[in-house]
Amino acid sequence: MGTKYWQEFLIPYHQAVDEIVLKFTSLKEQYEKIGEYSPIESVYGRVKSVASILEKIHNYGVDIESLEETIQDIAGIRIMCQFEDDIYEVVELIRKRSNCDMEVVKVKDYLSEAKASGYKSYHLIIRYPVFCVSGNQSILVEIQIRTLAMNFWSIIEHSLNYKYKENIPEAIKTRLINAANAVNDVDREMSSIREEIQSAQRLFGLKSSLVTSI
Ligand code: 0O2
Repeated sequence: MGTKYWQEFLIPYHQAVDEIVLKFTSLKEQYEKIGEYSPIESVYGRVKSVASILEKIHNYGVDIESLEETIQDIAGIRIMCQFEDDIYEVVELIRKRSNCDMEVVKVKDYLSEAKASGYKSYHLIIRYPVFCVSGNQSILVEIQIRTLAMNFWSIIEHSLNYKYKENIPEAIKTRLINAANAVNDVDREMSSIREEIQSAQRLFGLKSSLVTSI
């Protein structure tokens, strides 16, 4: 299977990621336009690299025929929120679209129970229809929803995992668990002054829009 095969195989995944990022970014902008707080802080999307797909195929002995159903995060969306409660609001926004464009097929709740590594996030696997030149297709997309603080921890732990090839030394693992606990504290503290933060942000937003309208 050469470059051309993978390029074509990934077309619907790129299409889905581009569309979904646009949809959530647009939702965030709509909240801003109507002067309401957006539970979505930022949105990011990526298509898994061919090297990572091949690594998963090799590590998990994935059958190439069932690749699309077995590797469920070829298309990945990450939504960042300011507060932990916002995560559940975003989950609801997605669930409400089930008769429209996104059908939730699996939930992985690493919020109520973090992974042993300390990882916290809420994952949804959705089925999403795409219309490409090759025809209609329905593909799986993984949506990860987490706070900014959880994301900070996650990207650092991910790079350490990459460096140590999934064998992070025990001393660093312990530090990471400590850091994950500190992240929980940050999220809890920020939630406890949520009203205060939001009113400051409203004032700040008002000031910025006055400056840009001059
Ligand atoms: P990348 O590079 O982000 O794509 P499963 O066999 O389905 O139960 P799987 O497939 O690992 O387990 O699913 P899971 O647990 O939902 O993980 C999917 C993605 O979540 C990972 O993708 C990571 O992005 C993220 N993730 C899961 N656990 C951890 C963790 O302990 N630390 C960090 N930093 N991220 C995690 P990939 O393919 O591993 O990586």
